[in-house]
Amino acid sequence: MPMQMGFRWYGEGNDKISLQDIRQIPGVSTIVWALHNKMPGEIWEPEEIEEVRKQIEAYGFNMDVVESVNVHDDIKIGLPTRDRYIDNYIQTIRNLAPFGVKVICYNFMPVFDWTRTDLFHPVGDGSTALFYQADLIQDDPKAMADYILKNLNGLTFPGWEPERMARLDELFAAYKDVTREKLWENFRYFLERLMPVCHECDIKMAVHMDDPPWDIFGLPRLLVDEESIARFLSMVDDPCNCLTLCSGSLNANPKNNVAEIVRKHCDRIAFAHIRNVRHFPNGDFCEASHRDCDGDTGILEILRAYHDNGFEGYIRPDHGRQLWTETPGNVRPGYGLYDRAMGIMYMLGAWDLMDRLDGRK
Ligand SMILES: [Mn+2]
Repeated sequence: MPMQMGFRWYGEGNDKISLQDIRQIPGVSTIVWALHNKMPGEIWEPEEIEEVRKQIEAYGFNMDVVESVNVHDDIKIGLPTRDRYIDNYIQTIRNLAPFGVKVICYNFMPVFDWTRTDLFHPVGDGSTALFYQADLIQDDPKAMADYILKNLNGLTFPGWEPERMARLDELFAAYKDVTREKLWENFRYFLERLMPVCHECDIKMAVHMDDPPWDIFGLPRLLVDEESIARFLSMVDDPCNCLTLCSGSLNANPKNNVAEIVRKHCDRIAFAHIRNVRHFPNGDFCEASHRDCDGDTGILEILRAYHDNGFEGYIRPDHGRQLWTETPGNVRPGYGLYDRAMGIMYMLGAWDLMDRLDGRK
């Protein structure tokens, strides 16, 4: 199987970008989808999946990649109730398999998903991008959660469910005794129960990197660098235990050489998120266009690493900037149409040329 290009889509009635729009971007075969109305821990029912299948397949796309099936906090915390939620997760895997789903992206971050302090940061050319101001992430997680929820303008965002964010005090209290080692242990427990089912269903679990790749608000974060990735892969050494290697998440820490990580672990990368980041000396970072020289992440080296290794998984452009008519209220931050479409053309341009130079095409 050659590499397949994907595009994240938030679903009918939940995304201003239509499948009709996406079909006009050259080279996209895979819709990266989810049931966004589901709370973590709920079973995804076959009838609900079937409805999305009809929509996606009507435009000639496949639905091979789900992002995300979110993991219930009780599993991460290691509460006795976790087994019930793991059973539900397993049932969701079984329900997804007959629809041809091959990869489930998820994350194992406590409380918060990706974190930024400005969702519409002026880049200087009239466009805006997601921005992280290091000194703003210190002691008030509530202020940050309020800011993000307000700026989503009612649009759903996995990991930022208003219902969960309303219980932040409770969640922080529940994670109080979850040390880094305890979190690793709970992670292993979860994956070991899933692996036999993944084999049976021919589905890979692909964990997303922690974003940003360091502890925030005193909560431990596990997947932050090459060393922790190696630990994760050997902890459950199974071909179904894979990575969603997110270049932008990892490279928020300038010490992480993403291309090197790709070369080392390519056989366990099921899904690649490709995104460019520009760093500032004080620890702030800003997301950038996919063009290599617009950021510091090394997009061309990363693409070359995937290509050299004969990568057969899925790639999608990750967050893009908000361009032209994309303003707060009419675009889901990071998930506009234009910059992601241009990112795809940039990546496919590089990829096609590498194929040509290798005599593959
Ligand atoms: Mn990502």
